[in-house]
Amino acid sequence: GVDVLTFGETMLAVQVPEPLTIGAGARTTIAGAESNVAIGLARLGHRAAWAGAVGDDEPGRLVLRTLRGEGVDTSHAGVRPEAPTGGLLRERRVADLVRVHYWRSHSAASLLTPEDLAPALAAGARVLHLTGITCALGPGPLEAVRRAAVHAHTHGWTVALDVNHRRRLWGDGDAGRALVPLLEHVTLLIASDDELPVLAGAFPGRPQGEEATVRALLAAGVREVVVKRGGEGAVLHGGDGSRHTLPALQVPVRDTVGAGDAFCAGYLSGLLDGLSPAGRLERANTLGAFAVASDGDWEGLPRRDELALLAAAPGSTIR
Ligand code: ADP
Ligand code: KDG
Repeated sequence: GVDVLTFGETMLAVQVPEPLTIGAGARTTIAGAESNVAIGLARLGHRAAWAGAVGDDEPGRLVLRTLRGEGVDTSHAGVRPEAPTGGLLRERRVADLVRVHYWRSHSAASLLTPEDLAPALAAGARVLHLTGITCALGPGPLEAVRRAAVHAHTHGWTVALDVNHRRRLWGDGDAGRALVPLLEHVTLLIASDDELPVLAGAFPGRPQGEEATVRALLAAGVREVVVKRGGEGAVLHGGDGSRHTLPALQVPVRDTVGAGDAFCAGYLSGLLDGLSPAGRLERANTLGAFAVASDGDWEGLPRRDELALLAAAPGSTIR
């Protein structure tokens, strides 16, 4: 088995640095929250597998080629001739405002079923990494997530869930109602501070505020809750009542998309390496900082020998 198994939708990503309607030039790459995490882990030397689905088309081939080139195990990824690979366009509308457009309804990944995941689950892993995005793709992907969580939980794997709420895909109510029932199988819950109310809304009594929501999550069976706070860093709430806070690294902000996925990859890497809570948070913040300080979701993520790179003086040249 691998260290980490994840699955979901990875798309053709077209990035335009100006408004699309002026006929801006584009750069093409791939994007997908779960494969971003897999790439981050693979760069650090962990064995990561991505078991999503793509169409039998050029975007699908770009996805698989890129993931393989990054050392991600795609042996259980699926190619579905009946539906296309999803796509997204990231349009830098003005200097610090990016608009995302999706073409992903009826995509190959939205047709994922629990049966598609069976071989990857049978192959085994230490950690299963799930996100709310996969749950939002449709009833098949949601059931695939649910069954994967049950399988992993019964086999004693660590089950990580990143809420990754996407309001373009579903509403807060639907997201809360889908995610909260998964929590009894989840070991590690990762959320941004602004995503906690989505979960809180689906608990009886609707806990108010971070403290009460974290208590409800821990009571539902989660063992660790990690709350991301953007440029302020992150907090880890342990099931034993412990709490660790770590500020973010000071880096110039280039492109914040993908920071949350990088953070997850760093946290899981720390978990696999047996680091302390503070060590796990530090690796998570380090990967998050690499993601915000470079363009693209995953392109700037570090190899293991680069982890200390951001400690160099700002603006320095390493020669
Ligand atoms: P998401 O992208 O999921 O919304 P956040 O914005 O909370 O997640 O960012 C995830 C992590 O990335 C943060 O916890 C932090 O470690 C890192 N990060 C985000 N923004 C910055 C920043 N401006 N400077 C340094 N690190 C950052
Ligand atoms: O977390 C980064 C993602 O937003 C991006 O890679 C695309 O999966 C994606 C999504 O649904 O937005």
